[in-house]
Amino acid sequence: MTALITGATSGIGKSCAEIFAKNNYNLIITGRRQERLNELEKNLSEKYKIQVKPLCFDIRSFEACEKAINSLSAEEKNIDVLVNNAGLAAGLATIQDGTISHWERMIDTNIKGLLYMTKLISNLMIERKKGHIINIGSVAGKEVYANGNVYCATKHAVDALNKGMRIDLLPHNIKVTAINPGMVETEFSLVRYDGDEARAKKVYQGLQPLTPEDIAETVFWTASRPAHVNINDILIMPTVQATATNTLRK
Ligand code: NDP
Ligand code: 8X3
Repeated sequence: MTALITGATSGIGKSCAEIFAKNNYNLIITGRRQERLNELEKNLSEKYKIQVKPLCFDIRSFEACEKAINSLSAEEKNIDVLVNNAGLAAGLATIQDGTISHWERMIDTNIKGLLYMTKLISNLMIERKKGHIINIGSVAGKEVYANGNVYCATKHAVDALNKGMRIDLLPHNIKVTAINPGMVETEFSLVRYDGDEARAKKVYQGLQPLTPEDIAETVFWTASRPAHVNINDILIMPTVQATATNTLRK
């Protein structure tokens, strides 16, 4: 069995790589940071005696996605599970003060990147008449919070695409699942606040957020249901977070 995980250099994607490897899947791992991909390849292939193929490219370019997938061998193209995880938030601002480059980064990565990979991999799955696409959405795809406008819009798009692709891929025996997390402590806030560590740390201060392992376990659980069972959609939150903005802090 083979799983392709986008955005495996950090956070949720990296933990997904670990759990699929532990369960004897061969892996295709993607991201833009070659060194991290190489390190993960070495660690997981030695630890779990599996095949790991790193693909270093920017998911915002369809040409780059296509070139990466075309570089796979026929055997590597037998992808059973695609985890559409690569994504980010950039900034937190009102619509009138928003930064255009932030909007473009989020739209190009979270929506267009996910679409590019889905098109390429779903066609491989259609040929094999089976597969499972797992989309990492967000609580931000279920509700909207102040200053989150464009990030929330990209995750609402993931929510819609998750439902749409399930309908389109129904005749092809391809399962489609969305995992929508609340707060997970990863590099997410560091990226959102452009490397401001103090500001990123504050996001998780006084509460126990989810860990990337919590999400990876849920992703793997959905991927390991029997063939006749599909988990459509999961909203998974820290116990101390009721909505995107209602949290209980010490
Ligand atoms: P991280 O910042 O830790 O990881 C993000 C991953 O996405 C990295 O591996 C990064 O790789 C990859 N990525 C980002 N941009 C690109 C790009 N242009 N091309 C290729 N890869 C890219 O954050 P998380 O693990 O938290 O985020 C993973 C997903 O989970 C995202 O979709 C996020 O929206 C979602 N999510 C996160 C939540 C949280 O609270 N953390 C909550 C709900 C959803 P590299 O930089 O090497 O390219
Ligand atoms: C990430 C969680 O609440 O910052 O998707 O939108 S949140």
